[in-house]
Amino acid sequence: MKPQEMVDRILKADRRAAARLMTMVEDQSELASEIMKDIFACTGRSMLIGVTGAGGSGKSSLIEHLIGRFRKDDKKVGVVAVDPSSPFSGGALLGDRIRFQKYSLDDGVFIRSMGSRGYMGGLARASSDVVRIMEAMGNDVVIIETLGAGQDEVDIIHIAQTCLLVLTPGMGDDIQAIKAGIMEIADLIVLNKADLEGANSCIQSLESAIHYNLKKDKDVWVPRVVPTIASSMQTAECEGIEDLYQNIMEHQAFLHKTRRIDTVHAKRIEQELGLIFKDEVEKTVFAGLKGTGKKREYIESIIKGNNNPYSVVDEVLSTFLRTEKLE
Ligand SMILES: Nc1nc2c(ncn2[C@@H]2O[C@H](COP(=O)(O)OP(=O)(O)O)[C@@H](O)[C@H]2O)c(=O)[nH]1
Ligand SMILES: [Mg+2]
Repeated sequence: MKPQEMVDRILKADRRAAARLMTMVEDQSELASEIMKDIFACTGRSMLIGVTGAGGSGKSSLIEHLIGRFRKDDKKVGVVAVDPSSPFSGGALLGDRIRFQKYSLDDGVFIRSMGSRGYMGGLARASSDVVRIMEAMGNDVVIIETLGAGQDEVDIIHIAQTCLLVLTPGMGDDIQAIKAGIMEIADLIVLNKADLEGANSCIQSLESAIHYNLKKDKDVWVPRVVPTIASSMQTAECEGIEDLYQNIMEHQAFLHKTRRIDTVHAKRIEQELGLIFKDEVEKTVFAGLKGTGKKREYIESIIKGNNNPYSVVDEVLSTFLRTEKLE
């Protein structure tokens, strides 16, 4: 497939072309960046929902039901499942595969699992590109599932507009989350497995934690606690899904009404620039050193005690980045 043909096909929501570009992005092919440049203008208009929380908290189950709810509105939905805990498992988790199978024949749903292998430029970089590809395909909603720990995941969750933190009763992870400051990025706190013991007291302690940390500004979004039960295969038998959906829509409406969505967009781009810069600078520098024998020399001089990594990086960067500041 020629690059231009690939661009055209992706913009027409061709699934094969999209999947191919996603693989190219993961493999860091040179061509991928060129195609990303061409599709970029057709991205940035989707609703981006981040779903984060510990493994087993019910993120995939909730997403399965949310997909169904968005499909009822005839919205096209993309899901990017980022799970670096299974780097070499060679594919999506079995449970997810079964769970999402019911959408395998639905053209309005596109699911991509990331983290099934190592990524050259980092998982966050690849994932953020995959989100852009999903947008270029015309998905109205893109849901990003990540485990609630690790730098890659924090990086990728910053791309989302509405961030859901999924907690479960017991295990004290509510307290953990508050400590870790995750609450600050959560717009909605989903207390899933509300069928389990201790759910009510958990909801109460979360709500008092929210109000304790509340900033008194006007026009500020106050995170809400939404209890759910996502274990049934049938959405109608689950509890709280409609409520969760309504809260997501209210948060989106809030972002647009207060124009806070502009800040969210700017933050996303800042995040992406950081990810791409980090990756490209490293690539450029190492490509420049390749074959010169310099890298070996630096390493040896550090081992011998004549140099240190900080000075080496300073020296190399001053060669590669000649100007200190952009005019
Ligand atoms: N009791 C109970 N179990 C649930 C609920 N939601 C999901 N589960 C189960 O919890 C397990 C992990 O769910 P999964 O969606 O894969 O979690 P993830 O790792 O966060 O994506 C599965 O066995 C689900 O069936 C719930 O509301 N109540
Ligand atoms: Mg999952």
